[in-house]
Amino acid sequence: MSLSLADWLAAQSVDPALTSALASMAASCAEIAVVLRNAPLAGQTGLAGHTNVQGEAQKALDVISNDIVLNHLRANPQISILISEEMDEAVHHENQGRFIVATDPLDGSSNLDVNVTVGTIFSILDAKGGILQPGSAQLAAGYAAYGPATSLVLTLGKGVAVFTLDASGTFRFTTDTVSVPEASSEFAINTARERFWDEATRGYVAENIAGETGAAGKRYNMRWVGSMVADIHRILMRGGIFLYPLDSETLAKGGRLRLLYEANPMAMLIEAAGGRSTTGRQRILDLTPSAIHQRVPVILGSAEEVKRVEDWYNRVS
Ligand code: P6P
Repeated sequence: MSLSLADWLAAQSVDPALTSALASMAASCAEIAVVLRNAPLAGQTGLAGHTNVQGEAQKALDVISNDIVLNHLRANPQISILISEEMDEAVHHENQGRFIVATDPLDGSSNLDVNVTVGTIFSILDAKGGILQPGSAQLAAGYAAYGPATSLVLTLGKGVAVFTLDASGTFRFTTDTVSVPEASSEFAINTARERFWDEATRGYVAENIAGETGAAGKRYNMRWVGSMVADIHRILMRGGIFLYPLDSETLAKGGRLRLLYEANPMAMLIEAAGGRSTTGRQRILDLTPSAIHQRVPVILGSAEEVKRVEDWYNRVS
């Protein structure tokens, strides 16, 4: 039988305190997986009746998932601060725990009613650095993808490992040879937003759509799930590029996706697997946050593709 997450972390000689924090996050994801599997029978899909700090209608399962994470992390003396997409302010626990956890407890929840993969994204930081640290300071990052299988994807900085939830509720080691191919011919962007795009995004996507006859010189395919975890998991497994760039509609807010608990953890995972991440103009992991719910442009995936987007930004800026 494959190693459990706990045994795998012990075999990597990971700091026991960090192992404990990761175990609490994994236990949260295992519990959320059960709730999601049963949600349609328990009548738990649909709206929770109020909105989160982003002004987005909260689904019952957003609230339930956030409560599950809160309960597990509050009980762990190693965790002193929790930042969540679903809570306006950071939650400070009484203990002097070593770690901060930033999380999107249920990302992509608009897909819940149509049974499409959603996820929990998390980032772990050293509490000594405070809540507004650059993504390069992350100690660990990962996500759970609630799909045909429930996968836990994790990096401690070097390499990316995947664990699969078994019938007993234990995450079991599946692979640690995750590598984002340098080249790809698959891109992920919401093309319904084309009228808002800047020149760089428009130019890059047009080259892809031109296929063999265009500057890219090859045929592309497009995927857009509308669930970041699902799109990023595909890119980690087989390559590609994910783009949620700054556009004329998101400009005032700084972007669509959140830095602390979406962009940073996904950028750490992609880079740990040999990929590249940028806002278009700078490396995501170099950004120093100004607020816990700060939004940023997110472009990440296969290095060759991300570099083509950066070249477009350099040419047009
Ligand atoms: P759009 C889900 O709401 C999310 O935050 C990400 O998971 C996803 O990639 C993106 O928004 C989808 O955005 O504009 O296509 O609905």
